[in-house]
Amino acid sequence: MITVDAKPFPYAFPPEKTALIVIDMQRDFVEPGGFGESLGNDVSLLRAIIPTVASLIGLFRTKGWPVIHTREGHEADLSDCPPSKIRRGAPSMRIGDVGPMGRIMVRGEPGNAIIPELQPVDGEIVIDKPGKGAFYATSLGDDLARLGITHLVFAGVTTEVCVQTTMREANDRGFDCLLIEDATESYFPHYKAATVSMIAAQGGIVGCVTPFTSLEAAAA
Ligand code: TIU
Repeated sequence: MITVDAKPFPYAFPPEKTALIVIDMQRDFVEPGGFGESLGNDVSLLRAIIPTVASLIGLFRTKGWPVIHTREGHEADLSDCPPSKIRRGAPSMRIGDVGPMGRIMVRGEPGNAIIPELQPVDGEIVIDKPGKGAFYATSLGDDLARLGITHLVFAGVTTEVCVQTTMREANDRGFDCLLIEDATESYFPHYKAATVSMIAAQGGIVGCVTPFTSLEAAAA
């Protein structure tokens, strides 16, 4: 076991049963002209974590531990997108509309791609998910069972939406979860702070939280 200094208690993980899940580091959320900006958000906040996420991915690759990437997006005919999701908010462009990076939040469009800085490499699982949580309507649960994974480390965007939802889904399924707090970001700093705090509250009700340097030091 490797033990990481974390809140609210040291996080111990068996490296051979631990995977990294990088949530939705895709152009639609992180680059200008995508879905995130269409909702009125400032994407520059999210770009600040790219180097830390890259270092985190690099650590897992160096160790030979699995890296799993997710992308939020929908079929071209939007058959897997509930009308309530299309209606949500007051975006300048809606899911399925044509934007500067192709159709917003549609699989295979340029905006749906993972950003160039964090591209998956051969052999890494990429989960296309229609929801906020990466377990809903995907193969993720089966993939993790096949790999014998019991512990999950989380990074990506946005902290209070897709990252938190997926951590809660994982927690309910019995995975031991760790959030790397400087490898996740929100368009709203106060939501990120609240989410990081509530995950670790009540004795780690959803999981543990720690900065990347703590995991790096423990893994050295
Ligand atoms: N809008 C927002 O904060 N997030 C999303 O719509 N999806 C993800 O968090 N990936």
